[in-house]
Amino acid sequence: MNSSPSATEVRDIVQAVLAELERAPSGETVRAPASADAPPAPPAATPRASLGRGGSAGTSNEMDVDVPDPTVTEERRRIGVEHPANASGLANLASSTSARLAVGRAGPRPRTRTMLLFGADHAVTQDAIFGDVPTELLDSFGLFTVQTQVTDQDEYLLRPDLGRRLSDEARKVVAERCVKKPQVQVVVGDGLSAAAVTNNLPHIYPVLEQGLTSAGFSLGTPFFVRYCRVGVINDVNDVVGADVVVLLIGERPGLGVADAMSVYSGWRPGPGKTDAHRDVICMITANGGTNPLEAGAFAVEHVKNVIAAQASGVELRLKQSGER
Ligand code: B12
Repeated sequence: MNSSPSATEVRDIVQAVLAELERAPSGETVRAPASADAPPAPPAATPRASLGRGGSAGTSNEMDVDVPDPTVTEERRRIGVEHPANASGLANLASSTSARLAVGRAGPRPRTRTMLLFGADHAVTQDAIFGDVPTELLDSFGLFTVQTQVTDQDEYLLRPDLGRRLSDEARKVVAERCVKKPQVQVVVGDGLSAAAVTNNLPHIYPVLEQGLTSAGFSLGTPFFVRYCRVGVINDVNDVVGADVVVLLIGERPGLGVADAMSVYSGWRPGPGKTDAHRDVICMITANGGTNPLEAGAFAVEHVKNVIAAQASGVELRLKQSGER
């Protein structure tokens, strides 16, 4: 049986909605009705958007749609489910994760604020991926730049294999400028988030450098790799011959955090070595992850373990557990 409304009914519904909108006082934000035991709604954020309907502003058809900024914390965390059966349970659940839980819906569709927040967060990830690490930052740590076999950002995303290989020019420059056979070679790579490097390098790098030096290790000449993938540490070490290579690199951004860095490392990387030979310290960010200062100190301790065991990755775990 077809239960769709007729054309006349649809027209009536539309007119009723429009009449309701005309009556709503300008500037009022429509909110979900609160249930008896719902947590108190935070105060409305300052409306940011004022959208004209029906063409040019100032006509009699004009309507203000005031949407609070969905990126402010109160809006981001606001429970959108109407009349929840267990409001406090739902609030606890939602506060335990940054995942988009309990956002509610408008009929079968996401709410406007859900879509706006998604769009805003997605834009931040795009900026992180397609941005560049500022040259001044790299200069401030004396890092020169080399490039992988990737030639532009689109190719970087499409060809991870090329991001794992230094270009011929890069191999030449690294061979010319870097100390050979150090105990520890530190490399910085943009990876999938320039924001991660920009925000965290100033904090993690000095701790790492000073910690490794105080531990008495000889350090290689550090440098920056553009369009970098983790596997490039094999190629790097093919040229420098370090005992341990430590790579600080931007992680794939998420819709909650876009500036997280990882420290990947390995004992004597080289051709044929895989992620099974590597270790990672992940989610390094001041925005809800491991603080970069702490991560730097942790990375130093990790390098000490790797050098003591002369192993990394799975082999290190096996040695530590006495299985090898
Ligand atoms: C993408 C990703 C993957 C992809 C990698 C494929 C690819 N080409 O990108 C897939 C789905 C295959 C994957 C698998 C695994 N992953 Co993963 N992965 C990630 C993720 C979401 C992003 C990594 C990233 O941005 N890297 C930077 C970019 C630039 O690197 P890349 O060169 O493009 O890709 C390399 C790395 O991503 C690396 N990699 C990915 N995961 C892991 C895990 C370990 C232990 C190592 C050493 C390397 C590694 O593999 C890629 C190829 O070399 C992170 C989450 C995070 N917060 O970082 C988890 C994360 C790094 N992965 C993790 C784990 C545990 C794994 C697995 C061991 C899961 C399993 N049990 O099978 C496997 C092992 C992978 C391996 N390569 O051997 C954990 C590591 C935790 C830890 N501190 O040890 C993380 C942090 C997720 C988490 N929070 O639990 N992973």
